[in-house]
Amino acid sequence: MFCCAKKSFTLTEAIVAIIVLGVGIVGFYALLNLGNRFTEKKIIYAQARQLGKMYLNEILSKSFSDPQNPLSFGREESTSIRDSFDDVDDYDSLWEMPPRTSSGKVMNGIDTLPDFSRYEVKIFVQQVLPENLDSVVDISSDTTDVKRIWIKIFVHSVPKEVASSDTTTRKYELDFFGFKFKK
Ligand SMILES: [Ca+2]
Ligand SMILES: [Ca+2]
Repeated sequence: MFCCAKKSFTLTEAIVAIIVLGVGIVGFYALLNLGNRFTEKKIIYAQARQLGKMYLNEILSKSFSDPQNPLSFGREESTSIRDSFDDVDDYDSLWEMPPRTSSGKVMNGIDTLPDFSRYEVKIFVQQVLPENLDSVVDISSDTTDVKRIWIKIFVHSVPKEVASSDTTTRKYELDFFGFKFKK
């Protein structure tokens, strides 16, 4: 008669099993975390594109130069409410955090407005050469027939209710460009 010896795990086998299980759990959570970050990035990029497009369409709908003072560059209007802007370079050096509607309402998810409270927008308008749209021409030296609109969008890791020069919570940075040609 043969009798089967009862097989039991040795201490070494048990330790190996625990290590394998541990590595598996860590790997699973790392993958989960990667998936979440990927989804977050996708949402942020979609929202940033929406925001960039909104500003760009608004700026491109304005005149190439100020109707009252065509040789002027920069904002002639005394207010930062964008509804009063009437040419593209009125937007030069505009900085909004969080972003606002053209009538000045903060877009923070209240009153059916989209929630962009983690976003920051900086806009630069530059003169560029028609034959080379990357070549910036200083406004003090010459005038050209093309203006480049450069919209920088920063996404913060925490919402910002008031404008601040603090850059430590900036998490993502995206750039959008558009061009306005003199007719
Ligand atoms: Ca103006
Ligand atoms: Ca202007």
